[in-house]
Amino acid sequence: MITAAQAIVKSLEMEGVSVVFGYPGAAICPFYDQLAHSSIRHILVRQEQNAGHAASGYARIAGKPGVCIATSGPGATNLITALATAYMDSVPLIAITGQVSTELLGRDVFQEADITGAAEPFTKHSFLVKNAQELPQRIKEAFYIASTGRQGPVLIDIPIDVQKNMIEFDYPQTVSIRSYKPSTKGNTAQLKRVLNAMQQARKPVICAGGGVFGARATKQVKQLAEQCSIPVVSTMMGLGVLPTEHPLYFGMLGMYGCSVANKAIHESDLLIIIGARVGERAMSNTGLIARCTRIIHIDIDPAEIGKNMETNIPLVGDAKQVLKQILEQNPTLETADWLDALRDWKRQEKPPIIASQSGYVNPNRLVSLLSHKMEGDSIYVADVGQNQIWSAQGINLREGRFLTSGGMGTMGYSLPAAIGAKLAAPEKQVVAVCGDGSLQMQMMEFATMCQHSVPVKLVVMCNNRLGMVRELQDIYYQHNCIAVNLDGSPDFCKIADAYGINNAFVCSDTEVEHAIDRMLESDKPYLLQCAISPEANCATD
Ligand SMILES: Cc1ncc(C[n+]2csc(CCOP(=O)(O)OP(=O)(O)O)c2C)c(N)n1
Repeated sequence: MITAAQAIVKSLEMEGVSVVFGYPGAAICPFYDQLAHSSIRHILVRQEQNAGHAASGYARIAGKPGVCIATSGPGATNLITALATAYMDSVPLIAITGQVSTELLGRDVFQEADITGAAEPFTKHSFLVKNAQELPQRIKEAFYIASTGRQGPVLIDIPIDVQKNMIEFDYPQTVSIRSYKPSTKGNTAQLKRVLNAMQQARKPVICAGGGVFGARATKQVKQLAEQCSIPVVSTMMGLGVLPTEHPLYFGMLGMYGCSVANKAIHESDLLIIIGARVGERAMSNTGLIARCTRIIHIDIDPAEIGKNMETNIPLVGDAKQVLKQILEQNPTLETADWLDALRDWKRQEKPPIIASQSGYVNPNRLVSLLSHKMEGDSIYVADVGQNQIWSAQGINLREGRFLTSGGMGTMGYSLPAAIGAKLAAPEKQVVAVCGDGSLQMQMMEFATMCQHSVPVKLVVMCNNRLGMVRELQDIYYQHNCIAVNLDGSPDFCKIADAYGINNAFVCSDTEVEHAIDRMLESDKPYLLQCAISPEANCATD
């Protein structure tokens, strides 16, 4: 017999968990007491939301669920934004929260919050475990639910008395949940329709979303594109599915995307959407079908298909599996004229370049230089705001990854997610890029980065504004810029000094290259503060 707290730790070990991100409190103390005896590394963050983001960055790079821990009440509610962020981007997470004693549940006692209720819309599933003996089973189920089908966060809430109960520990080998059977294999009849539509297409386009990474299917997407000479565009979450300079890649689509990618979709006669939510910022339903574009949508989540865009051929399944099934049939397409047309459009397209301005760093140039200088397989984490858009528009991705909060657009994501990503891939270069507003939502994580020696590089684009909102107010609210001025911000380099983080400040295009080199050469945490014009816009006009 062991305590349930011990059983939680053992279950995590059985799931192959080597690192967890958390913040303790009384209600989760029995668990922490046992974690001390485990080889699982605990990363103490400085705010629970960041435990969730760090676990999410870890999960996206490691390809398995990230684990975050919080106490009851405020600890648990602080996790919610991170759960919602992971939910929107289909990232597998396990959140373990402490809860008040079973007999006190529902009585509004100190630090009680109905977290399973509150997080319900933002989790794939949540468990309140009142019977200690059920814990190993629930944990097994949680990992299974989080990492299969459309991946997402699962919450396990465990009252403190339950953690202290003694149980017989027997970790289950398998899981079977009656109402949950995600299908991974594509339906043969639908596959036939897909192959048939491909055969008839003259102007096909693949639109790749973040689900391609979730399914670990980048190789298959590349193979399909190359074997059939199909051009590829991506959503923001799909950036990096093909290298930026791949001859079949035509850029990011959507409201901040490039014109050739958007035009490709609108002129296509066959659109193959793979692992994308078809969010309104990426694609809107602008009568593509009426204009004779056939739409194939491949997604693991049947609820996504047809939700935002009418679809001719739905194909439910795991992208990797489905693409393998398609590739087995050796389809061939004749697309030479179509590719010529796309390449012509691409040549005519002018990249969005803001003019250089004295006293400031040009953000487009900054992103371009940075991403060219980063190692080929490095990880670039963008925050939310103009910095995110400049990053997505200008990044040159080779074998690396681009992480950001795409669905929820959560400011304060980049640094904790980068910490998680670096822990998942310590050998890779990890750079986080954020704005001066979002930095102030996550600055406390400097301490985490230092305490645990996680050498993330942080580039702060300082425009002294909540730039994205300022741009919006300028364009749509007659320049009525209100509540966007960040006067009062500290000198971030001095803050970095206070933590013992190496840092540099640049305010001209001439200095920036050398500064990037110095930052990337360093094997320690580093902060590069770049002055950006408060007037610089990212909307392509
Ligand atoms: C938690 C949160 N609060 C508010 C917003 C709304 N919002 C979107 S972008 C943005 C401005 C971001 O400013 P900053 O971090 O300085 O980056 P910039 O746009 O200047 O690059 C705001 C406030 C958000 N996305 N997330």
